[in-house]
Amino acid sequence: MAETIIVKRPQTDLKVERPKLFKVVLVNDDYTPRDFVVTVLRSEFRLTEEQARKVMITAHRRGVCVVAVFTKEIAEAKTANAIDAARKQGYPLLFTTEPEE
Ligand code: TYC
Repeated sequence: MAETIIVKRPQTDLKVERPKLFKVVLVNDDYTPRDFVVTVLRSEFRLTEEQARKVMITAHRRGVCVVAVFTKEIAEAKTANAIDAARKQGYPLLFTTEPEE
């Protein structure tokens, strides 16, 4: 009688990948007040007053500034919340998310 031998392979090919990270980028505009930008950076992105002022002034001078890096879902949720807070006050403030290289 033929015998069936089952050989179990060790699962050496199972890999755990790092989650891809996404930058949240602050975009300058001519209408949103500086203090409001700082307030949103502090409340939504938990920056200190000093960090928030530096990020705001960098975007103001250069056009854009990276705020922070998160997993995709968190970056998108924070971006949406920050934009929502600005729209509620009638400001055109914009944040974008983009994958990190
Ligand atoms: N440029 C705006 C002003 O002079 C301030 C500002 C800074 C707006 C950064 C957006 O991402 C921004 N009132």
